[in-house]
Order: sequence, then C-alpha cells, then structure tokens
Amino acid sequence: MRTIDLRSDTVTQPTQRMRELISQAVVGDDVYQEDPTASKLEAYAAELMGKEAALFVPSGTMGNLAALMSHTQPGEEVVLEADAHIYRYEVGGICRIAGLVPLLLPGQGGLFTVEQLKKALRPRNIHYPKTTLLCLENTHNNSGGQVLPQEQVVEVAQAAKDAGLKLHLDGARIFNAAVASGTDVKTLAEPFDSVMFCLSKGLAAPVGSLLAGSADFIARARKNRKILGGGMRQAGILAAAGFESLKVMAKRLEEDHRRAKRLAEGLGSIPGLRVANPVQTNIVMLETAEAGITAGELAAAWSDAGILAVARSEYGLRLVTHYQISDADVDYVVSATRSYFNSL
Ligand code: TLP
Repeated sequence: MRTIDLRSDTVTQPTQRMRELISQAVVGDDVYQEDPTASKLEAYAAELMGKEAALFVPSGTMGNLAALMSHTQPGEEVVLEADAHIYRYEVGGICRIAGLVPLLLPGQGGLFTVEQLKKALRPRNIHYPKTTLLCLENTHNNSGGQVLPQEQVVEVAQAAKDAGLKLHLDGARIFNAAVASGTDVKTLAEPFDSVMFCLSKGLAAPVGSLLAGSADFIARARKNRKILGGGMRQAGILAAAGFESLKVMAKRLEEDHRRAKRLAEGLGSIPGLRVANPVQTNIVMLETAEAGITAGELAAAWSDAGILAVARSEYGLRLVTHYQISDADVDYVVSATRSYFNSL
C-alpha cells in the first residue's frame, strides 16, 4: 500500500533534477566563504528578497535563531504573535540561546493590529527590558497557512519602526504566500529588515533555508551561525538543489493550494468534520469534535488506510499538500474518510 504523507511539506523528496544538480555541484569550504555554489545561491536569494546579502543555513529554526541573535542583545524583548512558530515550535531557543523575553500578542489569522502593538509597547522604565525586535510569520503555520494581509503588515511594521524596533519575517513559506496573494516575495519582504525562508518545505530541497538582510546584519548572522554549529564546509552539495527549488518548484505551488482546497472541500462535506479556516495555501486544519471522535482516532483510521496526518490537539488535525500529493491521492483520502465515517 502506498503511503500518502500529509504530515507536512517537509517530507518532500528531492526531485531527479535536484539529484543531478547535487552530483555536479562545484564546492569549496564555505566557512572560508570559498564554496561557489553556496555563495551563488546566497547572492540569488538576496536579489530575490530585495536585500543586500543572504546566508545559507541548515534549517529554518537556525535561520530564525541566527536572526534573533543578530538583531538583539540578550535580555531584550521581542514582540511575536502568540502562535508564532519561533515561540511555539523552536524549542525555546529564543529564551535559552538568544536570551530574549518574548512579548506575545494574540492575532487573528496570525496577525495582530497596530492598536494592540501600540498598547503593548511600554515606555522606557527601569523595570522593563528594552524592546528591540518584532517578528511576523507569513504564511502563518498555526492558523492553517493563512497569508498575512499585506496592508496590515505594512501598518504594523511602520508602527514598530516608529517605536525603534527592527523587523524580522519568518517566511518559511513566503513563496506560498506570494503565489496565493499574487504579490512577489520582494514586496512581501520589503517592510522587514530580515527574512528567513525555507527551501526544504514545499520547494522540495532536501535541506536548507536562507536568511536575507543588510550586509552588516548578514555578517553578524554568519558569525552567529558559526556559534550555533551551522558553519558548513562543502555546503554547495546542499545549496545546489536550492536553485531548482527557487526557479522551478516555486512556480508550481498553486497546484498544492488547489489540492488543499479540494481536500478541504471533500473532507468538510463529511458530516461532523469541520475545516477550521478558509484554505488559502497548502495547509488544511481539520476539527473532529462535532463527529464525537478524537483526532487520534481519525489519525489511526487514516494510518490503517495508508494516510499520514498530524493530530495537533484532542480534536484537531493538520494536513499539508505538496508536490508528491496528486489529485488521485486527494480523492482517495476523501473517499477513505467517508468509508470510515460510514463504518462508525
Ligand atoms: N515547520 C514544521 C514543524 O516544525 C512544525 C512543519 O512541519 O510545518 N517557521 C515556520 C513557519 C515553520 O513552519 C517551520 C517548520 C520552521 C520555521 C522551521 O523550519 P525547520 O523545520 O527547517 O527548522
């Protein structure tokens, strides 16, 4: 039985062309900045994001952490949306390694308002940590891959800048946001001093993310990447696949979004199942409470049918489409789920 793996777009396998590029990569020692393939990918990423420079990092988690460390000093405060990946799913590195205090603002679809931000920012006072950075996430993972409304992003960013804050974007899925909103990544990244994006999610590279920003910021991030153990040697072996991600795979994300919508429509039409939010990109958040079954029970039934998904809470599941999920797979998931519900 074939496994239909909807746990995440991180499960994507490198394409044949990526394997060819990897085998042909010209490499050097990237800690000495002598790897032409890694350097070329960094220059290309910087240009795409409209920033001066970029840095190839092994993971999104390291890219975000290196950004936090490079924008701040330990003991300072960072504003984040309450469900931000940086806060919820990066093992507390923000506190443990960067030494920062998170200031969490609850958002709608991953974004809070200017009024919330202004109210939360406190004046200088001997009792308070200095607030120096604001981070946003686009698309917003925990809100089901929603695209942040760019007008509101610009307003929030302006208010943060006026208050003297730096801005970082966790753009792990910024290409999904760009495709879904019809806005190019440069425009989405424009309000931010730095942006991190992942090659190893819907863009299908085996490993790697990029952090882009000013030349000075990237020089600091390079040093911080070294502290974190992310100074890679013949990094071009990994970076080589990234060109295919950016030039080819980024252009097909619409297919994943179309399939996620089809999946949501199919599953949402089964009585008792509810799709938590409008599907805009490649993530579907499903709720089983009304059906009186737990997420764990549905995940177990799916697993028996060769379908993998993540049970996120007692009644919540996440399903993510990617290039290895076909229309036929989507139809199979819907019909297997219908059969399961009919058998209850
Ligand atoms: N997200 C993963 C898991 O960590 C949950 C996933 O399957 O969605 N920012 C965002 C918005 C992310 O979704 C992720 C990964 C990261 C950062 C971290 O990237 P990696 O996994 O490369 O460290």
